[in-house]
Amino acid sequence: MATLQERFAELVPQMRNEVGGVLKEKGGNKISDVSVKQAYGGMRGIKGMICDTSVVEPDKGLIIRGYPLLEVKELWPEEIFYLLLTGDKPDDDATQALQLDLAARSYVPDYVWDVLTSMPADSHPMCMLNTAILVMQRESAFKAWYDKGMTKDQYWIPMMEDALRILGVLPGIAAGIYRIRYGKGDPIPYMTNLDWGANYARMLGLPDPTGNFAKLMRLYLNFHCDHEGGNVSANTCHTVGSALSDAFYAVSAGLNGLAGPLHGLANQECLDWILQLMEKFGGVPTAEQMEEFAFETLRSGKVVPGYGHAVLRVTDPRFTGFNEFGHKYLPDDAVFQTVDRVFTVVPKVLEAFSAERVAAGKNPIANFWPNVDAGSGALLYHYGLEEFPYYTVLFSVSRAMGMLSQLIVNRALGTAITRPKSVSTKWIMANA
Ligand code: HAX
Repeated sequence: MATLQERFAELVPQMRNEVGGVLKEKGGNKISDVSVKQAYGGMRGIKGMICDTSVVEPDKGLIIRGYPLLEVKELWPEEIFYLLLTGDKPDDDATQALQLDLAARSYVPDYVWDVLTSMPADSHPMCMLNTAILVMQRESAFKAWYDKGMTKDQYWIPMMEDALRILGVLPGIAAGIYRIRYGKGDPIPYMTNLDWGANYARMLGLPDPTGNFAKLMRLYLNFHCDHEGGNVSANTCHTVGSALSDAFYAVSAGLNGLAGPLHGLANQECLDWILQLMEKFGGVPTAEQMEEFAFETLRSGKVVPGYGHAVLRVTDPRFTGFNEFGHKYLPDDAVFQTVDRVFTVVPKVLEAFSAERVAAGKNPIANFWPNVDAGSGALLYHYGLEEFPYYTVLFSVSRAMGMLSQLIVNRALGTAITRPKSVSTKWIMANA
């Protein structure tokens, strides 16, 4: 089977033809109306951009190139990257070629370690990760080709090179940040004969006698890979990339969005919430105790982290997948048991609280079900990864695959610079 680069090169003319045909045939058709509420409300639900790598259906969750996530949960993350870009599941040869490409680009330059080790000791791991990606911008192949002069139809070629460099180096940087930030010792080098996910697990340096932590890392990196185009990180990366800023700038920008507590940072908050709950009641709480704690959180004006979603209206299949992993590999773990029980209580609490909000004239809570962040932390905690502020870094290593594949596709299609029209409140008052 063709390598990723060969297969994508084959697909580029087809993709361009398809989009050209769609624009010719349907260019004038409407796909969305915009209400004033949507314009003030984070553009929720407005169809105004294209993403072909994945879609999120409110009642199904993540679908990668036509495959519902749980149907491709056995794929290793690098195979998912191949799938995101091409729509094909790679065979062993293509996977191995991609693994070698990533290993060949896994070298972390010394200046990155110099920058990371000179950052203040209390720097957030996400700030360290995004800084490291940004300082490597000088290596961008896209920037070098652009400065030398290239035609627009070549843009995707150096973008692919930048994507492979970023994905190759990211596990080493991310694991190194864990070791530096939490005093775990020197960074551990990449091993060429190991897959991408197992490499990351190994470089973190946590004991893994059963190999189950490496299994979890592959699953984790698979599950967080992409979530269509409109979420904060993907949308930010897309916007920055649309100005032809290279992948180092664009991915770092997108990950800065992932660092927000309503987005990727929710996973650090989730486990914190679960542990506070367990501490308050001295172990795995009863359903009544959980209900009391959830109401207390909500009535103090906070959100219950890990629950609700801007698009999803069912249990996130990524939560389901992690929950199955927990039942299989750590059924007796008290933190996992608490997460599992919270799942039976919190949706009912949110439903009741939503009714209270509506009675008080506020918006309802649109989705009572768990999202990806509700359960992943308990699994990481079980294997000794106990530093919650680090969790969004794991998410980032995975999500870089989605952001980078969207960037490559957009450069291949010559997507225009993003420039929606804003209007003022005075304009709305006069015209809406
Ligand atoms: N707890 C309490 N209130 C909640 C809630 C929750 N879990 N989920 C939604 N609400 C509230 C919202 O804050 C909003 O209140 P206001 O109108 O007063 O601002 C109201 O219900 C309506 O919100 P919504 O339409 O249901 O949801 P949004 O699209 O506005 O927000 C969020 C989606 C994910 C941000 C939201 O559900 C939330 O804050 N959840 C908790 C944090 C979380 O788990 N974030 C991770 C999401 C997954 C992700 O992106 N990971 O990266």
